[in-house]
Amino acid sequence: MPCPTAMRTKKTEAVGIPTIDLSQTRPTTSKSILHACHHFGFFKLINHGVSHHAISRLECQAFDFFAKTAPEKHRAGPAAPFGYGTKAIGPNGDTGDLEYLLLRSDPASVLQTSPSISNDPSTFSYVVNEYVKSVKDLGCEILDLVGEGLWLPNKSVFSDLIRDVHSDSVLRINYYPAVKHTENWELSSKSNPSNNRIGFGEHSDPQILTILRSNDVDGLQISLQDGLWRPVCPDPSAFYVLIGDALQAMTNGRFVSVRHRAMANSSKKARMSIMYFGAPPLNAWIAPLSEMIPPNHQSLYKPFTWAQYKKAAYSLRLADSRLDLFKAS
Ligand code: GA4
Repeated sequence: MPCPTAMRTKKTEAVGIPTIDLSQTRPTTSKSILHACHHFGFFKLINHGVSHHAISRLECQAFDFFAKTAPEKHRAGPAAPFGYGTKAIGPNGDTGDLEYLLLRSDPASVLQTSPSISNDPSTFSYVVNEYVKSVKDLGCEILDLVGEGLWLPNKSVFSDLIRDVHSDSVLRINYYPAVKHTENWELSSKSNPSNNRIGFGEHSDPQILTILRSNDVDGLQISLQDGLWRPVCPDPSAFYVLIGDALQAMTNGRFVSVRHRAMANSSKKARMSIMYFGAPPLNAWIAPLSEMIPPNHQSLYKPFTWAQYKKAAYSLRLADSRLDLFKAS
């Protein structure tokens, strides 16, 4: 059956979001990843090797949590910034049509938070840790392919930041509730072209890279250099990789952090997306790598620590361009 997103938006889907097949040879994969990071800041990843069971176990745990009553869910909140949140995103007035869980990704923090989320905390923390380990390894493999493709003397310069025990990486689970049926549902929701409510507003991710997976409900859109929004067809068997601001800075702008958003759910089925945000440790310095600055060119960004960048991010609105604050004069 054709993807509903593609049926509604044939023209924009034709532009083609790059697909990287991790079962290809290393040099081929590395070359296609570099092309995708440079032109899109975004790609779809297939044959990624992450166990289907690890993914569905986490999805089940998350669906169980979001099916709880509101007071039960609020035991895991408020998201300030970690924990359960509903509607409010960040501290500066952004809102969206969703519920979410935002978790620190290190095993000790997961274990500490689990009792407020699940009636079976040890299973919950096992399942989260198993998923985080898989997507972290995957993210590091991608970053090593990037390092190889760029011929960097230290090919693990990016992945080292995420592998660091003090890495500030986080896991986010977004839940976009199903739309309740009314007699006029088809008319008022699905087939109404003016139905463009926002689920999670436009932004770029501040970290190094994001590994996103969703169920088969559409909603994700990306914006490329032309500023047009392109729907991304959901594919539960694939991951989507998004370049974050920190990697844009380290590559001196050669890679772009992709602007993206999620539309509010218009489906009879709930949408769930799970994002792993691979981040540096708080005290790590982020600056354009010397190898990324061509002769007679200048560094586009001033060096900053990840802690400084996060502080700036949390002082701004979701849609703001945080990297502009760190542009070299
Ligand atoms: C966007 C990417 C991640 O979801 C996130 C978000 C964070 C939050 O929800 O707490 C932020 C947002 C995100 C960027 C600007 C600030 C911080 C909300 C917000 C308004 C967890 C992240 O790291 O940055």
